[in-house]
Amino acid sequence: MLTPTAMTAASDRIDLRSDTLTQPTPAMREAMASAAVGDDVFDEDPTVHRLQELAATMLGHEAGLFVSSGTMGNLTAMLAHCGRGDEVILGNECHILHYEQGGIAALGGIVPRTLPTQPDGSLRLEEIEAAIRADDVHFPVTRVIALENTHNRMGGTVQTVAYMEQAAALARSRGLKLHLDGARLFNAAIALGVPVNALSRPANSVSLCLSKGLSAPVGSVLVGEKSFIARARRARKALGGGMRQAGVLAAAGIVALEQMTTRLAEDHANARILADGIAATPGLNVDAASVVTNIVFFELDAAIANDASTFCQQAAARGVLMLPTGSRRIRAVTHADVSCGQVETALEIIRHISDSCS
Ligand code: TLP
Repeated sequence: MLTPTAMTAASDRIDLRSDTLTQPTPAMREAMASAAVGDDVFDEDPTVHRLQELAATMLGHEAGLFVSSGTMGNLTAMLAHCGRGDEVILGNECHILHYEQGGIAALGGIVPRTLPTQPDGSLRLEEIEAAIRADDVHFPVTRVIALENTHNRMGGTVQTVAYMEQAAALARSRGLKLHLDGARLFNAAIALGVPVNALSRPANSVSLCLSKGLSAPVGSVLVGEKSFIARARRARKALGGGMRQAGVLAAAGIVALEQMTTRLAEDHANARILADGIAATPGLNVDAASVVTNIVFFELDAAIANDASTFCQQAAARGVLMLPTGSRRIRAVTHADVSCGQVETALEIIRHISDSCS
Protein backbone atom coordinates (compact mmCIF):
# COMPACT_ATOMS: atom_id res chain seq x y z
CA MET A 1 0.00 0.00 0.00
CA LEU A 2 1.23 3.49 -0.75
CA THR A 3 1.37 6.11 1.94
CA PRO A 4 0.44 9.56 0.67
CA THR A 5 2.58 12.39 1.95
CA ALA A 6 0.68 14.87 4.05
CA MET A 7 1.29 18.53 3.34
CA THR A 8 -0.18 19.71 6.64
CA ALA A 9 1.17 19.73 10.19
CA ALA A 10 0.66 16.42 12.01
CA SER A 11 -1.72 18.00 14.53
CA ASP A 12 -4.07 19.22 11.78
CA ARG A 13 -4.26 15.92 10.01
CA ILE A 14 -7.27 13.70 9.93
CA ASP A 15 -5.48 10.43 9.63
CA LEU A 16 -7.74 7.70 8.30
CA ARG A 17 -4.96 5.47 6.92
CA SER A 18 -5.27 2.96 9.76
CA ASP A 19 -6.29 2.53 13.40
CA THR A 20 -2.63 1.61 13.95
CA LEU A 21 -2.03 5.39 13.90
CA THR A 22 -3.71 5.85 17.28
CA GLN A 23 -1.54 7.54 19.88
CA PRO A 24 -1.18 6.10 23.39
CA THR A 25 -3.60 7.78 25.81
CA PRO A 26 -2.42 9.85 28.83
CA ALA A 27 -3.48 6.95 31.10
CA MET A 28 -1.26 4.63 29.07
CA ARG A 29 1.74 6.95 29.31
CA GLU A 30 1.27 7.18 33.08
CA ALA A 31 0.96 3.42 33.44
CA MET A 32 4.08 2.95 31.31
CA ALA A 33 6.09 5.38 33.41
CA SER A 34 5.26 3.64 36.67
CA ALA A 35 5.18 0.01 35.49
CA ALA A 36 6.91 -2.60 37.65
CA VAL A 37 9.25 -4.51 35.33
CA GLY A 38 11.57 -7.53 35.23
CA ASP A 39 13.33 -9.56 32.56
CA ASP A 40 10.58 -11.19 30.53
CA VAL A 41 12.94 -13.68 28.84
CA PHE A 42 13.48 -14.96 32.42
CA ASP A 43 9.66 -14.82 32.69
CA GLU A 44 10.03 -12.33 35.54
CA ASP A 45 8.16 -9.25 34.38
CA PRO A 46 5.13 -8.79 36.66
CA THR A 47 3.37 -6.34 34.31
CA VAL A 48 3.77 -8.67 31.32
CA HIS A 49 2.34 -11.45 33.50
CA ARG A 50 -0.65 -9.26 34.41
CA LEU A 51 -1.32 -8.41 30.76
CA GLN A 52 -1.05 -12.04 29.64
CA GLU A 53 -3.37 -13.22 32.43
CA LEU A 54 -5.87 -10.42 31.76
CA ALA A 55 -5.99 -11.15 28.03
CA ALA A 56 -6.31 -14.90 28.59
CA THR A 57 -9.14 -14.37 31.09
CA MET A 58 -11.01 -11.91 28.87
CA LEU A 59 -10.71 -14.22 25.86
CA GLY A 60 -11.55 -17.39 27.80
CA HIS A 61 -8.24 -19.19 27.33
CA GLU A 62 -5.70 -20.78 29.70
CA ALA A 63 -2.65 -18.66 28.97
CA GLY A 64 -1.34 -15.68 27.03
CA LEU A 65 1.88 -14.50 25.42
CA PHE A 66 2.79 -10.87 24.81
CA VAL A 67 4.25 -10.43 21.31
CA SER A 68 5.53 -7.41 19.48
CA SER A 69 2.87 -7.27 16.74
CA GLY A 70 -0.10 -8.94 15.12
CA THR A 71 2.23 -10.36 12.49
CA MET A 72 4.31 -11.99 15.19
CA GLY A 73 1.16 -13.26 16.91
CA ASN A 74 0.02 -15.05 13.76
CA LEU A 75 3.49 -16.35 12.90
CA THR A 76 4.30 -17.67 16.38
CA ALA A 77 0.88 -19.34 16.46
CA MET A 78 1.50 -21.08 13.14
CA LEU A 79 4.99 -22.16 14.20
CA ALA A 80 3.57 -23.55 17.43
CA HIS A 81 0.76 -25.44 15.67
CA CYS A 82 2.66 -26.72 12.61
CA GLY A 83 5.83 -28.48 11.56
CA ARG A 84 7.61 -27.87 8.25
CA GLY A 85 5.55 -29.10 5.31
CA ASP A 86 2.29 -28.94 7.23
CA GLU A 87 -0.63 -27.10 5.67
CA VAL A 88 -2.90 -24.31 6.88
CA ILE A 89 -6.29 -23.65 5.30
CA LEU A 90 -6.97 -19.93 5.02
CA GLY A 91 -8.84 -17.37 2.95
CA ASN A 92 -7.46 -15.85 -0.23
CA GLU A 93 -8.04 -12.34 1.17
CA CYS A 94 -6.63 -12.82 4.67
CA HIS A 95 -3.95 -10.71 6.31
CA ILE A 96 -1.63 -13.68 6.89
CA LEU A 97 -1.53 -14.24 3.14
CA HIS A 98 -1.36 -10.64 1.90
CA TYR A 99 0.52 -8.58 4.45
CA GLU A 100 2.87 -10.82 6.41
CA GLN A 101 5.50 -11.39 3.71
CA GLY A 102 4.60 -15.07 3.39
CA GLY A 103 6.38 -15.53 6.73
CA ILE A 104 4.62 -18.80 7.51
CA ALA A 105 6.12 -20.29 4.32
CA ALA A 106 9.45 -18.46 4.40
CA LEU A 107 10.22 -19.06 8.06
CA GLY A 108 8.04 -22.02 8.98
CA GLY A 109 7.94 -24.09 5.79
CA ILE A 110 4.15 -24.05 6.21
CA VAL A 111 2.00 -24.48 3.10
CA PRO A 112 -0.90 -22.03 2.67
CA ARG A 113 -3.99 -23.67 1.15
CA THR A 114 -6.27 -20.85 0.09
CA LEU A 115 -10.05 -20.86 -0.24
CA PRO A 116 -12.28 -18.05 -1.55
CA THR A 117 -13.04 -15.52 1.16
CA GLN A 118 -16.78 -14.83 1.34
CA PRO A 119 -18.09 -11.23 1.49
CA ASP A 120 -18.44 -11.40 5.30
CA GLY A 121 -14.85 -12.65 5.64
CA SER A 122 -15.81 -16.25 6.36
CA LEU A 123 -14.79 -19.41 4.52
CA ARG A 124 -17.52 -21.82 3.45
CA LEU A 125 -17.50 -24.76 5.85
CA GLU A 126 -18.11 -27.27 3.06
CA GLU A 127 -15.13 -25.87 1.17
CA ILE A 128 -12.96 -26.16 4.28
CA GLU A 129 -14.11 -29.74 4.74
CA ALA A 130 -13.34 -30.59 1.11
CA ALA A 131 -9.86 -29.02 1.39
CA ILE A 132 -8.77 -31.11 4.39
CA ARG A 133 -6.18 -33.58 3.13
CA ALA A 134 -6.63 -37.33 3.31
CA ASP A 135 -3.87 -39.36 4.95
CA ASP A 136 -1.81 -39.99 1.82
CA VAL A 137 1.96 -40.04 1.40
CA HIS A 138 1.67 -37.57 -1.49
CA PHE A 139 -0.04 -34.82 0.49
CA PRO A 140 1.02 -32.30 3.07
CA VAL A 141 -0.64 -32.79 6.46
CA THR A 142 -3.47 -30.32 7.14
CA ARG A 143 -3.01 -28.93 10.67
CA VAL A 144 -4.80 -25.60 10.99
CA ILE A 145 -7.80 -23.62 9.82
CA ALA A 146 -7.11 -19.88 10.11
CA LEU A 147 -9.91 -17.29 10.23
CA GLU A 148 -9.87 -13.49 10.58
CA ASN A 149 -12.48 -11.54 12.59
CA THR A 150 -13.04 -8.67 11.88
CA HIS A 151 -11.87 -9.19 8.32
CA ASN A 152 -9.60 -6.39 7.15
CA ARG A 153 -9.63 -6.68 3.34
CA MET A 154 -13.34 -7.49 3.22
CA GLY A 155 -14.03 -4.15 4.94
CA GLY A 156 -14.03 -4.86 8.68
CA THR A 157 -16.75 -7.47 8.29
CA VAL A 158 -17.73 -9.75 11.16
CA GLN A 159 -18.32 -13.45 11.52
CA THR A 160 -20.89 -14.59 14.06
CA VAL A 161 -20.55 -16.68 17.20
CA ALA A 162 -22.52 -19.47 15.49
CA TYR A 163 -20.05 -19.49 12.60
CA MET A 164 -17.03 -19.54 14.92
CA GLU A 165 -18.56 -22.48 16.81
CA GLN A 166 -19.31 -24.38 13.60
CA ALA A 167 -15.78 -23.84 12.31
CA ALA A 168 -14.37 -25.00 15.65
CA ALA A 169 -16.58 -28.11 15.64
CA LEU A 170 -15.36 -28.93 12.13
CA ALA A 171 -11.72 -28.45 13.14
CA ARG A 172 -12.19 -30.62 16.23
CA SER A 173 -13.95 -33.39 14.36
CA ARG A 174 -11.04 -33.60 11.89
CA GLY A 175 -8.24 -33.30 14.47
CA LEU A 176 -7.26 -29.78 13.31
CA LYS A 177 -6.56 -26.57 15.23
CA LEU A 178 -8.56 -23.40 14.67
CA HIS A 179 -6.50 -20.20 14.74
CA LEU A 180 -8.20 -16.81 14.83
CA ASP A 181 -6.48 -13.64 13.65
CA GLY A 182 -8.45 -11.47 16.04
CA ALA A 183 -6.44 -8.31 15.46
CA ARG A 184 -9.74 -6.39 15.78
CA LEU A 185 -11.78 -8.96 17.71
CA PHE A 186 -13.20 -6.38 20.11
CA ASN A 187 -14.58 -4.48 17.11
CA ALA A 188 -16.37 -7.66 16.06
CA ALA A 189 -17.75 -8.27 19.56
CA ILE A 190 -19.03 -4.69 19.87
CA ALA A 191 -20.61 -4.78 16.41
CA LEU A 192 -22.34 -8.08 17.14
CA GLY A 193 -23.29 -7.10 20.69
CA VAL A 194 -21.74 -10.26 22.15
CA PRO A 195 -19.10 -10.84 24.83
CA VAL A 196 -15.69 -11.08 23.20
CA ASN A 197 -15.04 -14.50 24.69
CA ALA A 198 -18.01 -15.93 22.78
CA LEU A 199 -15.99 -15.28 19.60
CA SER A 200 -12.57 -16.27 20.99
CA ARG A 201 -13.34 -19.38 23.06
CA PRO A 202 -14.18 -21.64 20.11
CA ALA A 203 -10.69 -21.14 18.61
CA ASN A 204 -7.60 -23.00 19.82
CA SER A 205 -5.49 -19.88 19.47
CA VAL A 206 -6.30 -16.19 19.09
CA SER A 207 -4.02 -13.27 18.25
CA LEU A 208 -5.43 -9.96 19.53
CA CYS A 209 -3.89 -6.58 18.69
CA LEU A 210 -3.52 -3.93 21.38
CA SER A 211 -2.08 -1.31 19.03
CA LYS A 212 -4.97 -0.81 16.60
CA GLY A 213 -8.31 0.56 17.74
CA LEU A 214 -7.34 -0.01 21.39
CA SER A 215 -4.63 2.70 21.11
CA ALA A 216 -1.67 0.95 22.79
CA PRO A 217 1.65 1.92 21.21
CA VAL A 218 2.95 -1.63 20.68
CA GLY A 219 1.94 -5.23 20.88
CA SER A 220 -0.46 -8.10 20.58
CA VAL A 221 -1.38 -10.98 22.85
CA LEU A 222 -1.59 -14.57 21.68
CA VAL A 223 -3.80 -16.83 23.79
CA GLY A 224 -4.44 -20.56 23.92
CA GLU A 225 -3.77 -23.67 26.02
CA LYS A 226 -0.76 -23.66 28.34
CA SER A 227 1.11 -26.26 26.29
CA PHE A 228 0.49 -24.27 23.08
CA ILE A 229 1.69 -21.03 24.71
CA ALA A 230 4.85 -22.82 25.91
CA ARG A 231 5.63 -23.77 22.29
CA ALA A 232 4.74 -20.27 21.07
CA ARG A 233 7.12 -18.83 23.66
CA ARG A 234 9.97 -20.85 22.16
CA ALA A 235 9.00 -19.75 18.63
CA ARG A 236 8.83 -16.12 19.73
CA LYS A 237 12.37 -16.34 21.13
CA ALA A 238 13.69 -17.85 17.89
CA LEU A 239 12.11 -14.97 15.95
CA GLY A 240 13.97 -12.47 18.12
CA GLY A 241 10.81 -11.55 19.97
CA GLY A 242 12.07 -12.26 23.49
CA MET A 243 11.78 -8.85 25.13
CA ARG A 244 13.41 -7.86 28.41
CA GLN A 245 11.74 -5.16 30.57
CA ALA A 246 8.68 -5.32 28.35
CA GLY A 247 6.39 -4.34 31.21
CA VAL A 248 6.66 -0.72 30.09
CA LEU A 249 4.84 -1.78 26.93
CA ALA A 250 2.52 -4.29 28.58
CA ALA A 251 1.35 -1.57 30.99
CA ALA A 252 -0.19 0.30 28.06
CA GLY A 253 -1.75 -2.95 26.85
CA ILE A 254 -3.47 -3.41 30.22
CA VAL A 255 -4.99 0.08 29.93
CA ALA A 256 -6.05 -0.79 26.37
CA LEU A 257 -7.96 -3.85 27.58
CA GLU A 258 -9.40 -2.17 30.66
CA GLN A 259 -10.40 1.21 29.20
CA MET A 260 -10.50 1.21 25.43
CA THR A 261 -12.76 -1.62 24.28
CA THR A 262 -16.28 -0.27 24.77
CA ARG A 263 -15.53 3.07 23.09
CA LEU A 264 -14.98 1.24 19.77
CA ALA A 265 -18.73 1.74 19.19
CA GLU A 266 -17.93 5.42 18.49
CA ASP A 267 -15.50 4.41 15.74
CA HIS A 268 -18.19 2.22 14.20
CA ALA A 269 -20.72 5.07 14.31
CA ASN A 270 -18.16 7.38 12.65
CA ALA A 271 -17.42 4.79 9.97
CA ARG A 272 -21.15 4.63 9.24
CA ILE A 273 -21.33 8.42 8.83
CA LEU A 274 -18.32 8.25 6.54
CA ALA A 275 -19.72 5.38 4.46
CA ASP A 276 -23.15 7.01 4.12
CA GLY A 277 -21.54 10.31 3.12
CA ILE A 278 -19.33 8.64 0.53
CA ALA A 279 -22.29 6.65 -0.82
CA ALA A 280 -24.12 9.96 -1.39
CA THR A 281 -21.16 11.46 -3.30
CA PRO A 282 -21.37 11.24 -7.11
CA GLY A 283 -18.39 9.37 -8.57
CA LEU A 284 -17.73 7.31 -5.43
CA ASN A 285 -19.04 3.82 -4.78
CA VAL A 286 -19.28 2.11 -1.44
CA ASP A 287 -21.33 -0.79 -0.17
CA ALA A 288 -22.44 1.22 2.89
CA ALA A 289 -24.59 -1.60 4.28
CA SER A 290 -21.54 -3.84 4.63
CA VAL A 291 -19.76 -1.30 6.86
CA VAL A 292 -20.42 -2.59 10.38
CA THR A 293 -17.14 -1.77 12.18
CA ASN A 294 -14.42 0.83 11.57
CA ILE A 295 -13.12 0.08 8.05
CA VAL A 296 -14.54 1.71 4.91
CA PHE A 297 -13.40 0.77 1.41
CA PHE A 298 -14.66 2.79 -1.52
CA GLU A 299 -14.09 2.86 -5.26
CA LEU A 300 -13.67 5.69 -7.72
CA ASP A 301 -16.01 5.13 -10.65
CA ALA A 302 -15.32 5.93 -14.30
CA ALA A 303 -16.57 9.52 -13.86
CA ILE A 304 -13.52 10.33 -11.69
CA ALA A 305 -10.52 11.20 -13.81
CA ASN A 306 -7.89 10.53 -11.13
CA ASP A 307 -6.66 7.20 -9.88
CA ALA A 308 -6.76 6.28 -6.19
CA SER A 309 -3.19 7.30 -5.54
CA THR A 310 -3.68 10.81 -6.98
CA PHE A 311 -7.03 11.16 -5.20
CA CYS A 312 -5.34 10.32 -1.88
CA GLN A 313 -2.50 12.76 -2.56
CA GLN A 314 -5.05 15.52 -3.19
CA ALA A 315 -6.85 14.63 0.05
CA ALA A 316 -3.55 14.53 1.95
CA ALA A 317 -2.70 18.02 0.68
CA ARG A 318 -5.91 19.14 2.41
CA GLY A 319 -5.09 17.24 5.61
CA VAL A 320 -7.07 14.01 5.10
CA LEU A 321 -4.95 10.88 4.91
CA MET A 322 -6.32 7.67 3.40
CA LEU A 323 -4.74 4.60 1.82
CA PRO A 324 -4.97 3.75 -1.87
CA THR A 325 -5.32 -0.06 -1.92
CA GLY A 326 -5.82 -0.55 -5.64
CA SER A 327 -5.79 1.60 -8.75
CA ARG A 328 -9.34 2.83 -7.97
CA ARG A 329 -9.83 1.55 -4.42
CA ILE A 330 -9.27 3.52 -1.22
CA ARG A 331 -9.38 2.53 2.47
CA ALA A 332 -10.40 4.83 5.33
CA VAL A 333 -10.34 3.62 8.94
CA THR A 334 -11.93 5.39 11.89
CA HIS A 335 -10.35 5.30 15.36
CA ALA A 336 -9.99 7.00 18.73
CA ASP A 337 -8.00 9.94 17.36
CA VAL A 338 -10.60 10.93 14.77
CA SER A 339 -13.71 12.68 16.12
CA CYS A 340 -17.15 12.77 14.58
CA GLY A 341 -16.56 16.41 13.59
CA GLN A 342 -13.32 15.43 11.83
CA VAL A 343 -15.17 12.73 9.91
CA GLU A 344 -17.61 15.43 8.70
CA THR A 345 -14.65 17.60 7.67
CA ALA A 346 -13.04 14.65 5.88
CA LEU A 347 -16.29 14.07 4.00
CA GLU A 348 -16.40 17.69 2.83
CA ILE A 349 -12.86 17.38 1.51
CA ILE A 350 -13.58 14.04 -0.17
CA ARG A 351 -16.69 15.57 -1.82
CA HIS A 352 -14.73 18.60 -2.96
CA ILE A 353 -12.02 16.45 -4.58
CA SER A 354 -14.49 14.17 -6.35
CA ASP A 355 -16.39 17.22 -7.65
CA SER A 356 -13.20 18.80 -8.91
CA CYS A 357 -11.97 15.72 -10.79
CA SER A 358 -15.22 14.50 -12.32
N1 TLP B 1 -3.05 -4.52 9.47
C1 TLP B 1 -2.51 -3.26 9.04
C2 TLP B 1 -1.69 -3.45 7.76
O1 TLP B 1 -0.81 -4.50 7.90
C3 TLP B 1 -2.51 -3.69 6.55
C4 TLP B 1 -3.62 -2.26 8.86
O2 TLP B 1 -3.29 -1.07 8.75
O3 TLP B 1 -4.79 -2.66 8.82
N2 TLP B 1 -4.12 -9.06 11.28
C5 TLP B 1 -4.93 -8.12 10.76
C6 TLP B 1 -6.33 -8.47 10.43
C7 TLP B 1 -4.44 -6.82 10.53
O4 TLP B 1 -5.24 -5.91 9.99
C8 TLP B 1 -3.10 -6.53 10.86
C9 TLP B 1 -2.52 -5.16 10.61
C10 TLP B 1 -2.30 -7.54 11.40
C11 TLP B 1 -2.84 -8.80 11.60
C12 TLP B 1 -0.84 -7.34 11.73
O5 TLP B 1 -0.64 -6.49 12.78
P1 TLP B 1 0.78 -5.74 12.96
O6 TLP B 1 0.71 -4.56 12.03
O7 TLP B 1 0.77 -5.37 14.40
O8 TLP B 1 1.83 -6.69 12.61
